[in-house]
Amino acid sequence: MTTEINFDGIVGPSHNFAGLSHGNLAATQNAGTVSYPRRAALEGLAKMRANLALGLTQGILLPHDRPNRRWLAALSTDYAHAPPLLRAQAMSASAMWAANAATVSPASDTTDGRCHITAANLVTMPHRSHEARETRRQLAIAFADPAHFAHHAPIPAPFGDEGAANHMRLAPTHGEAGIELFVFGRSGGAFPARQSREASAAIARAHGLDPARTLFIEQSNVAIGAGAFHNDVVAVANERILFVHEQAFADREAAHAAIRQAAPWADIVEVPADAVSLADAVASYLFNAQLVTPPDGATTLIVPVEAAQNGRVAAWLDRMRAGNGPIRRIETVDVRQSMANGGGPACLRLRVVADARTIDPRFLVDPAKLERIAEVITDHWPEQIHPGQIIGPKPDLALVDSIDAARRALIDLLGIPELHDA
Ligand code: SUG
Repeated sequence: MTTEINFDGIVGPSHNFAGLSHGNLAATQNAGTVSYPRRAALEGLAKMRANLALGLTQGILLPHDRPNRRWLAALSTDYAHAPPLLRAQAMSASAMWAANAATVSPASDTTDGRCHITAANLVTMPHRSHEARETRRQLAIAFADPAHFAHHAPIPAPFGDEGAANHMRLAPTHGEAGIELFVFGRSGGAFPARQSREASAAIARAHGLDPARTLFIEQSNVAIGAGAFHNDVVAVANERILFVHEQAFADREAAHAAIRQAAPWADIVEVPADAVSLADAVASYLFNAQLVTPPDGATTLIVPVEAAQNGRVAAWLDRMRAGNGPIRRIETVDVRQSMANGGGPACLRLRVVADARTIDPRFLVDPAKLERIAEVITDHWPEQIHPGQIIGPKPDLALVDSIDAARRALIDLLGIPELHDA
């Protein structure tokens, strides 16, 4: 049966706050503070458990090998000798934000009837630019069946591509043909626009999308400037529903008109700026929610606790619920450690519409497997990391050993020995 599966990035043992993402306000504000990798990873598992309890199908992607020695070697250095910034960039656990792993077009949208996957190049941020190789490898293993999946090489630099975080899909139901919306940025004022139109257009061509059902929409500079470094900080779509901030797009009227024309059945749920400002949207991550259809059919918005705690956002959510809108249920999850680096519930997952039987079962989870993963995390993930252990004058090499051992233990538990070799 074709269904939507959320693949969450397991938070890696090197999770830390080095403040590497210019334009990502949470990450910048928390730069230099102590991180809690074990707690972060357990928060992620709790979110997956809650999604399973809703009746959703859940998958995982694994942390990448960190520090990325191959990348440092390509820069003619190694972890012990690299300058502090390179050390931090090599050590980032940013692959946890699986929404940036790839762009996925389900089989019902593509000309050859296969699900097409393009790993994101993430070239705008140095610490993310070295994720693509390992991401491709994991995706190739998880979605190995060529009868159902087609994989494409990342878009070449300099055309920035940050994957599903800037890609939305509207369809009457997940399994039916839909329209795909690529949101690109041109400028964010002081902050970089991370998704280029060229990359989005190339992906649409590679995936064999029907031009009549493919839209390219420019993200508003104001939103990027307010800290919406990805479109998924101001919009999320699920089946017929587009949940979007009034100031998400550069030309709101044209964007809405194009969506209505390509998908007359779409339901646009817009949050006006005078109810929730861009600043509140960015601080609360209201839109970085998972918008999902559990088996009972009641469209559910899974928001971070920060959204429920923001008075104006909570008031808007209450009004929406009372107004009998298409979003029927709201769930709250605590992913505070990821949030502190600018990654909400939606950042942590990559959506794939497919038949679960065509996917490598080692990348799918049930409550019992999550329990075993939690044990490995509890036993092996560092309790805390002080950024000084990474960017200080003398890097903590014992920390590196413990991070290596932690990843090895997880790979062994899941039985994916192919991933041992970096
Ligand atoms: O790319 N944070 C990530 C957050 C990604 C969120 N993803 C989505 N919106 N889909 C980023 O900015 C911070 C890491 C650091 O500073 O160490 C970071 O990379």
